[in-house]
Amino acid sequence: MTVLDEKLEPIFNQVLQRNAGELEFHQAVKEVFESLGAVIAKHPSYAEGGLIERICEPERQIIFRVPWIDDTGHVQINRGFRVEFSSALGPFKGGLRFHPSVYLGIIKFLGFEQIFKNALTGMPIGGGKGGSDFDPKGRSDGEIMRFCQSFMTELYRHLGEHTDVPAGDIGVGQREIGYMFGQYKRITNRYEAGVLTGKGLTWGGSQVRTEATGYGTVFFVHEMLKTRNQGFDGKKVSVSGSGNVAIYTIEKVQELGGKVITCSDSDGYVLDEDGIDLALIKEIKEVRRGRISDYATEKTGVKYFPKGCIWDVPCQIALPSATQNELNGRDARELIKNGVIAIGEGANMPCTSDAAHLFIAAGALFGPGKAVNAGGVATSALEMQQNASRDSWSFDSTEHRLAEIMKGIHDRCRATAEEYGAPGNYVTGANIAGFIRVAEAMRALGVIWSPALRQEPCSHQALWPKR
Ligand code: NDP
Ligand code: 2IT
Repeated sequence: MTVLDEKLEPIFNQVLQRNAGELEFHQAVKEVFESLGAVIAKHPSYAEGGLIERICEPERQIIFRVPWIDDTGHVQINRGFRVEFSSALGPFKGGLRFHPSVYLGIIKFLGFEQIFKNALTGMPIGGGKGGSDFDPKGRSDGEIMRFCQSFMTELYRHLGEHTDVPAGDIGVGQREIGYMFGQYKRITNRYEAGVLTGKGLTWGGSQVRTEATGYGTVFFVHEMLKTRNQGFDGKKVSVSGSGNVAIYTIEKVQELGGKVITCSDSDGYVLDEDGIDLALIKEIKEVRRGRISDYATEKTGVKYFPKGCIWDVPCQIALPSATQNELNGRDARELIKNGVIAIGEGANMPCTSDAAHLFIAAGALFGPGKAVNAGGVATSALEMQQNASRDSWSFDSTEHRLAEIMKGIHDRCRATAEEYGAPGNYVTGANIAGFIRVAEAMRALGVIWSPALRQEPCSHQALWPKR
């Protein structure tokens, strides 16, 4: 476990005190702080002016009641959240998660990660996250609609295309975005397409947004593999989850010649040595909203494991794409023992801190979520561009933009890791490159004036796209 820099230790202790019990948020902050020692050693002014303390404190946190009526006529009450973390680089941007495990600590960890992820894309988007402890599983279409409408009836007042632009995450896809957009339009009397991303193609959405997080994950891992003269071709790949990110990760891995042998949901995982039948997974998950166990029932030769650990299956490439902390130190040891060469976090913080350290120490290529899965939010920013210009781009040109963005993120992480004495460490590279871009914007926008804060220019200009 890395020891924190002496200037960062008290700031971290303050984060622990001010945000008691929010374990996932503590974990996300600690992971970034472990990388920042090298930055402060080189540019001490970044530790001044309360800049790091400010990054750790959301600009605004909104918690609200979401009452709605279920199909039996009963009133249900859920809790809604929107944590507007940082608008230094652009409007708050980040998804909404509907899952019973949601509480403030989860939304804050996701919002904190989102700041650096969005910065890494090089695009003009700040960081935020929201959601609810609402459980969409087993709910009718009407219940989902009424919940989404009630959720937006409070949230709308905090949104705007230049203010805060939510999108999907766990439990929130195009259907939910549609119901929320409909309610926003009704309340405001404005067809303000740029207020939400992940919209349908016929009402302001962008080509490739559905596929973007999964495709982007594979593009990033492909770039990592290339640094060792390797590719996906012929590799055994293990993917967890079977939602939006997992499905389009599987699709792109297969296009690049890899063989995906697993996927899962919260009930269990399937092992299909012949390679996952993507059309069947899409039918079960996207059309029927069914369970992964159906896949084993409907295809011969597939094993279903309702218990047991997906990471015990030997593979060369592991792409955890379900949820936070789904892959721990024990799992990492098992994967390393079985010869894993690359791990790409399709989900947000799916690897525990122990697991991430073990992968890096073992010399595996380890891509952290804030870099690897940034293709989703990057394509959301492309959706915002199209909405602002009332334009729509083709699938091919949008996918090409996504691939370029992912290569840019990869190269930036790599160059930054090298510059700060940790060659090949994508965690260090992602955290530092993201941090410096946000920190520079925060300094430029000011809070208090101090001559010391103005002395050191960003050493990173060459790494960012010219505009
Ligand atoms: P979906 O809701 O489409 O799918 C989530 C998948 O993960 C489902 O298979 C779900 O199973 C499984 N899952 C969720 N929670 C748990 C849990 N507690 N334990 C085990 N399995 C679980 O969500 P996404 O695919 O959109 O999101 C997956 C991950 O990717 C999340 O970490 C999200 O934050 C991240 N992400 C998503 C982006 C996007 O654009 N959608 C962008 C960047 C990151 P079940 O159905 O049983 O719940
Ligand atoms: O975690 C994420 O980056 C997302 N859920 C996507 C956010 C977005 O605004 O597209």
